Amino acid sequence: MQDNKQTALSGIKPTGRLTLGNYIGALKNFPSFQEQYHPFIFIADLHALTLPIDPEELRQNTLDIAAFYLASGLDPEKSTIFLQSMVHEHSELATILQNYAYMGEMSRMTQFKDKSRNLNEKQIGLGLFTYPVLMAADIILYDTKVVPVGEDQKQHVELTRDLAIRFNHRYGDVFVVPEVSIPKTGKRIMSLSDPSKKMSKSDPKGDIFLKDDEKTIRKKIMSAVTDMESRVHYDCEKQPGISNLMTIYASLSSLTIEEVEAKFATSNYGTFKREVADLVCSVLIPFQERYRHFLEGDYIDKVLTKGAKEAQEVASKTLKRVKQAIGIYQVK
Ligand code: ATP
Ligand code: LTN
Repeated sequence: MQDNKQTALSGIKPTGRLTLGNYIGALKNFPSFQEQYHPFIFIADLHALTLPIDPEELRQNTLDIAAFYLASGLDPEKSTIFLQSMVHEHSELATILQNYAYMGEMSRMTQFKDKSRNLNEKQIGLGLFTYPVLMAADIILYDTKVVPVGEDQKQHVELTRDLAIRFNHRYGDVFVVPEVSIPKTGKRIMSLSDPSKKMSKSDPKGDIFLKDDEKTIRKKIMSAVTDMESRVHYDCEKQPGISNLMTIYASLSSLTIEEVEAKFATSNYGTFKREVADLVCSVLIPFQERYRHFLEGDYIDKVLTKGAKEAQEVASKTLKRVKQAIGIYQVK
């Protein structure tokens, strides 16, 4: 794996069925990093434990994400595709790093606030609170330069930067300070039934799932909530539903929002929605065929075994460097 390229790293939690939001905000962008960077793309299974999850579902979701990574065009010869729990250095570095993160900054994490809002104290596991430290460890372990994610993860990457800078300040240049990479269009796809909310796999109302069949996808898009204006015009405040569909169209066609607006200037909502549905299906149906193909046999196990070995080579070196810096004795 000696390609001397800088690292791009990202991961997805196997918490549920992947959505079109995951695809547009994250998955579809990963392969584009393969030329300039060496991508480390992993399944964040330890992160999936932060809220209750059925064991069988977790196992199935894990395989699904591996197959989706491959279907998106990630090539195991150019990228390191791995399962977080197979590389114990993630948990070990997180244990060390948590001593450098402050209660105050952790309490400000919006994902923690969102996910704990409707839970009482007996339902909020400690892991949900400390989760961003594990995420920082995920990133820092690989000397990561760039982290491609959707907008909701920006705050966690900023915390990672703060932790890396704080650590370097105290111990010298131990860590690379990562940068976030958020897609220009599609950084936050909204629910089709409530465009004021993020399309999210753990709150699946108004989601398009990557495994939905063609009929379901079309039905969901044709019945997406819009407004009374009946003009295909981008305005997130006044026309959030139609703006969301325009974002979906722009991301999947590689057109700009302005170009989408011009293309559908004389279309009514019905015609526009049909075009959005056609485009989403033309992307997802072949994607699903590739996904099914990768699930056959034991190819995924081979990819994950190879990936864990490659990942561990890098991660173990970083962990040694950290131990050396902070004074953990290491036998020769
Ligand atoms: P959960 O609901 O369990 O928190 P999620 O659907 O938000 O899950 P994650 O596993 O947290 O998905 O995210 C995987 C990647 O997909 C991240 O980079 C995240 O920023 C991105 N992402 C998730 N939802 C969206 C969305 N609606 N629009 C754009 N990007 C998204
Ligand atoms: N926190 C992310 C998943 C995730 C991740 C990471 C993303 C875990 N570790 C490291 C990028 C880099 C999420 O909830 N989407």
